[in-house]
Amino acid sequence: MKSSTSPQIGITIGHNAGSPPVYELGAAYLQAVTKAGGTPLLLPTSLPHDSLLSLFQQCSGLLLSGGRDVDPLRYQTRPDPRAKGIDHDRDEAEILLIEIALANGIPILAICRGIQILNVAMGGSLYPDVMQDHPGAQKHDFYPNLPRDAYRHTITLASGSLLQTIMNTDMIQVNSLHHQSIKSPASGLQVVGMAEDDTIEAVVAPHKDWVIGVQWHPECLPQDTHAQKLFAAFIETARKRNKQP
Ligand SMILES: [Mn+2]
Repeated sequence: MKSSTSPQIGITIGHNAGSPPVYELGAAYLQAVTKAGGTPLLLPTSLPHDSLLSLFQQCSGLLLSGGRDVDPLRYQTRPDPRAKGIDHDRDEAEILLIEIALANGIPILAICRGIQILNVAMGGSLYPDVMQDHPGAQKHDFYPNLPRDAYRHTITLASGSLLQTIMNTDMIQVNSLHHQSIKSPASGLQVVGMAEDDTIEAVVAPHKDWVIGVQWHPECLPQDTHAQKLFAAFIETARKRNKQP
């Protein structure tokens, strides 16, 4: 039995095959979930799937964390040398977790790479490099030498959308630490946040109870009221649903 007061939130972790191989996850994800009242449960994506799913069965929410690039062959027919750090195990594991979460009404918060793999898992496509491939796009890859909590652009939120309702505002300031972005949204997703250059920065799944993807990093903005509202709503939804896969 899980505690009804602190829902367990599964957070996916990527694998870095360097020497020695390590798992990588920014501590900010754990801090954001904990601060909002959740208990993080880490989901190492290179585990055998039966082990991974036995961990996920204990979770009431799925947080798809940031990381390196989704394999372009998952959404287009040509490889792309600009995609870095492709991790097939992670792509496959996260797509599996997304399918289970969607089928079981488990709330999903998808951050940065997370919004990208969510879109790909549901049938959409990405720009392998938004600044080069999306006409008129501005700079979005403010890394690695700049602070992760610096506001870099604004986002306009779709009126009446789940995200706009949670944040209770039509425009927010965000950080920007990505070089890929959504090209074609999946048919099951609705775009609810756009940057000034029309880069897609937020989606929801309108036919699901609580699925939100954001292209920025709210976990790196601990002082930001809107980021706090997003994590609070996610944890509260996980607490209420408390469903298992
Ligand atoms: Mn951006």
